[in-house]
Amino acid sequence: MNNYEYLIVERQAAVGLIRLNRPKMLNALSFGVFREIATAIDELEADDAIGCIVLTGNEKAFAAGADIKEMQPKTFIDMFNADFHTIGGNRVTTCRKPTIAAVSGYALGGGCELAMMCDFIIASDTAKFGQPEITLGTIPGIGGTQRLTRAIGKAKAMDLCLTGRMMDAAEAERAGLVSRVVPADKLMEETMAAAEKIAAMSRPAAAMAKDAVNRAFETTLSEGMSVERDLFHATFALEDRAEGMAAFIEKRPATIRNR
Ligand code: CO8
Repeated sequence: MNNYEYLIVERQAAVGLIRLNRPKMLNALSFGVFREIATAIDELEADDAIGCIVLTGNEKAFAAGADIKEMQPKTFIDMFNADFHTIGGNRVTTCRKPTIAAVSGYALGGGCELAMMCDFIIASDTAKFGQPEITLGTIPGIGGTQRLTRAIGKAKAMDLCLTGRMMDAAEAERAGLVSRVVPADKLMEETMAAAEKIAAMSRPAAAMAKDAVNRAFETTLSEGMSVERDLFHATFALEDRAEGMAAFIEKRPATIRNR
């Protein structure tokens, strides 16, 4: 178990919960926060008891972006050498276990980008998403022009990246950025329930489903269909697949062994 300065990392049954914990700065994402997120993902991914990881903030903010106070004095070469992308963000996207972002309040700039690195986003009705970097004379740097455009299309992505305006939870759901919107006081209950449900599935099947969906963003339809078919065939090597189908036929609960 690691010690964290900027995060609270907990295990709740088979779910790993990473809470950003810099409340006075609306969970601004410093280099240190990104490094700790990468460490927490390493820790939870290596833990066989964990089947799903939830990333969250607090009621007021998921994260209000990269730490502007830390970034302001930096030069090109500082940023080039630091490579935020490799330090933290990328570790969320390379995690093989399913990840959910539970977003309440502000998810701005790097905060919106961090949420989009997760497999899906559950938002509270208070959530606000945006890429306000343009108002600071910069642009998104860890997915805000790329993942956002793939998620919500060019028109809305351009609108958000060029005006810096915020999108509320209802608009984010309509646009396809978030999978569901729930009342603020139910956010963690609903997210943890979804995470527990996922963690109870066959872990290799969940990893294959995640991999296949992610391919849709990386490749052509025919290539993606080919990957999906290969992974689908591969599930026939899983004991969990044989057991899952037998349990359905015999009208009994399946015993999942994650193999
Ligand atoms: N960085 C540093 N400090 C912040 C940040 C931030 N992103 N956001 C808020 N804070 C601090 C404030 O300075 C304030 O501190 P203090 O009390 O010492 O003055 C405290 O948090 C509370 O904030 P506010 O008083 O501003 O709270 P409000 O409720 O009035 O406003 C807002 C909330 C609207 C969210 C406002 O804080 C805001 O606009 N924040 C900045 C949002 C922003 O521009 N985000 C984009 C940052 S740039 C970015 O993310 C680039 C990513 C590119 C990738 C690089 C890798 C990470």
